[in-house]
Amino acid sequence: MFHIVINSCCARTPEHCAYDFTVGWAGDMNPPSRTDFVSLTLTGQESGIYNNSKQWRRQSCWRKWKLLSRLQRNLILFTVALMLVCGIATNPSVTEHFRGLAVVAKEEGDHALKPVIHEVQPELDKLNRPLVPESPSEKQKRAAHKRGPPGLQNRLQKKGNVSDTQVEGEKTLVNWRVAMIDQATERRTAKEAANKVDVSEVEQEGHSHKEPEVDRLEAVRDAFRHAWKGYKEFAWGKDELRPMSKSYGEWFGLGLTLIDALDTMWILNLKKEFEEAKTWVSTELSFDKDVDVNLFESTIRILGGLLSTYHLTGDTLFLDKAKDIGTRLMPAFNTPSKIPYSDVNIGKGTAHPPRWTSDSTVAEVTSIQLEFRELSRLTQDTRYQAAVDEVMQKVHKLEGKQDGLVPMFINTNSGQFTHLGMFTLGARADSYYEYLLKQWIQGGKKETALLEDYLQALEGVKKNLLKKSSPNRLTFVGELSHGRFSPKMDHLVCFLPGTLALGAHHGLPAEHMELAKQLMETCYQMYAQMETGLSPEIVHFNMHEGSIGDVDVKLADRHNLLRPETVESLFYLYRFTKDRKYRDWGWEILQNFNKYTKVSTGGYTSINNVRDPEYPNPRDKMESFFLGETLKYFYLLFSDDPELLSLDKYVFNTEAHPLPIWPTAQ
Ligand code: DMJ
Repeated sequence: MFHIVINSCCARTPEHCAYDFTVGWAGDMNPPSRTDFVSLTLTGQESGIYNNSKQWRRQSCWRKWKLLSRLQRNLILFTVALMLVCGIATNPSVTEHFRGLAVVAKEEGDHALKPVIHEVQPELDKLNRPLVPESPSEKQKRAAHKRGPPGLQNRLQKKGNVSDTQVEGEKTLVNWRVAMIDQATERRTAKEAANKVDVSEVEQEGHSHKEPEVDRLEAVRDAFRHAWKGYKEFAWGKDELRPMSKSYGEWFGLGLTLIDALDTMWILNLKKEFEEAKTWVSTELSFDKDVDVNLFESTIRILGGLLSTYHLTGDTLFLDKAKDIGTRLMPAFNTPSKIPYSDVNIGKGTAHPPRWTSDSTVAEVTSIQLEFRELSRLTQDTRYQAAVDEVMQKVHKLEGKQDGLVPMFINTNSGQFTHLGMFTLGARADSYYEYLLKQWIQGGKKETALLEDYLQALEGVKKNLLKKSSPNRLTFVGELSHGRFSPKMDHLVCFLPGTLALGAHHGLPAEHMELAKQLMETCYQMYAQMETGLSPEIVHFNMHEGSIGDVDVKLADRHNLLRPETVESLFYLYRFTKDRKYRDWGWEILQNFNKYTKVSTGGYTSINNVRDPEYPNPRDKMESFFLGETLKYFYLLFSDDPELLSLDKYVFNTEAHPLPIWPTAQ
């Protein structure tokens, strides 16, 4: 539908007249908020002096224009505008531009204080050329594709995808402008899915002798191998793979992906890959580097990864390395308040807050405890645990909480919360709540202050943040800003169903499990209601009666970073309930990762737009947590062995690295 607005601003004399001619396009392909405008401004000034200059000719045209009737003028303007709009709509470079605008490249960390990643070889421009030229019919199909949230649906019942229809031959690579999908793999996994459903059905009737989940486990191992292939070939020993440009990005310069993935390889029994990585750790990894690292990120990914690998393998190489990095991170606690700085130079032994603030985020300073406490236990050096316990004790006593909910920032000088009045279970606060429960479990359920804070916080969530969406009454966790509720929920919040279920398993009220199940359904719907079947980073829930769909996604929030939280929670929910639907939901999500984020030359990529299956718009980055967490949780979800990292013996840190529940404490 066209919106045409003609504004004439001839307020004083016709000679000083400007016509503002505005055409708005609000086609139903786009969400209502997206309106592109073309403005045409005609101005004129009469001098009354004859000459044949360009200026005079312009004025002469202007006089003729003025002799036309208003109707004639409007008709001409309308025609010109129509031509302009048609030109724009059919010009691929312009539509590309608007598509690009629709996805604001929001370079977010989970916490505001994440350092900038130094990108290497940003060659996306080159890669934007299609690898297989689009046929006109494909172009038409793309143009005709309608977006907008479908009704509640279970994608298990919806086989097939737009991309499926684009397969032209056995070996055809479908591209969505940049990324490539290996169709052979896609077809194989689809076949496996079909087989799987059959097997389950037969099994329910008690006739099957087949191992039910073997194909799914193998599919996870395949996915890992594929991710590893890209990392090994293009980013070996670097922090992160950039799979589209076949290059890498450095953040800390410490082989982040390799270390994060060590225990996953061990758990998935990928021995060859593990041995290669171990050799790199023993021969190449050095923490004696003049480099600034983020305390939280390096603790959960590097210290956590090394400690869990030590536990799984018994190889002291990993404990030695853990002790080395743990010790180098300790200067972060040398602050006036003992609330640690966000950044540490592990070579120089100095620490500092970010340039623009002396705050740290609350999640960062309260989600390093499992790792430092375990390091103390293993090394018998109490300094690590003393430092992180002190942080918890201080936060426990702080003013500024609301019903157990904590603000998002804390000042390293004063030790007080800052930015009071804002509460979320998403970015900057999420793992505070997770680590309250997990420290309590790690230490043998003796540290009652941790449990009290956890239980109180859950009451705070129920009282202030828990609401139901419309029309389908999905339970969700929103945010609070100075008393005002916002129905915004980060994908990060999807750790909560798993944490609630874990608490219930360890003896907390059964109603926690009920809430876990409700929130699990919501997190699943955050995937199922998207056109790609992959969740965006942030959703907004509708609460007004009569809303058409439950979920809205803002243009800037449509990216998917291969995050683990929903798969993590599915794993916990399946372990504790044995309800097969959680596995089926996970299987569906894995297939969609394969469909929309797998890069044929190796690796998986974050994408910019989960609402456009034909142009998900890859971001050219494989986060280390895809290997460290997402694939590990997929594997554990599909495994039938409850003793594979028993939740009575291990507690997972917030980066999915399993650490033992302290034996003496049980
Ligand atoms: C991971 O680094 C951790 O899970 C962290 O707690 C949250 N963000 C990412 C994954 O999304």
